[in-house]
Amino acid sequence: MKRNVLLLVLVSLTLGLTAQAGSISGKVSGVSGESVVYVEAPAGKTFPTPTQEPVIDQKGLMFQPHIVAVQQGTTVQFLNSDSFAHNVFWISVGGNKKLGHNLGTWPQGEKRPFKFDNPGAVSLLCNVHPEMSGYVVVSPTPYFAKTDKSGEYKIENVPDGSYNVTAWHEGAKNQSKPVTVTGDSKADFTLSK
Ligand SMILES: [Cu+2]
Repeated sequence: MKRNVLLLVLVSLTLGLTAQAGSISGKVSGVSGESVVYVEAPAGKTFPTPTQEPVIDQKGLMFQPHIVAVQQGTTVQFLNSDSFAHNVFWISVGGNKKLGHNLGTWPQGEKRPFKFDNPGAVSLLCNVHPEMSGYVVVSPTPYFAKTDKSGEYKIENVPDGSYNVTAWHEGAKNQSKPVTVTGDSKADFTLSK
């Protein structure tokens, strides 16, 4: 009996070690400022719906933050903090114009939610102020990161395995590449317009 318990402990330990999660880190170059790097969904794999609801504020005639990365299925709260009305609309999600949407126009202090159920980049616009722009980048997996201003990023807690990883930058073409994660792994990207 004692021996069986010991065996069970050993087997669990071994399984725990082989299922260890790693990370993907690297640099996005060829562009300046923040980019987003995300892991594409492995075939047939789904992830729990995220419960966090990030806020994008319209303040000082700007979308703040300018770029927000979220997991697919996330509800984003759009807030207006200015003393005048703003609108929020987008013409596509991930290049799909059928997913264009107008959230409406609302005054200071109010917010409106929207759940992003499709992956890809969303270019946010305000039809009251054509100079305003912001981005929601919807990752199909929980494995994504925004780079710092120099392009460095790190995606934590990625289970070992083979993935397609995509880099996005405002105004540039997306770049995707296969990345095999075994522990801490590296992936660099060079983007162009
Ligand atoms: Cu506006």
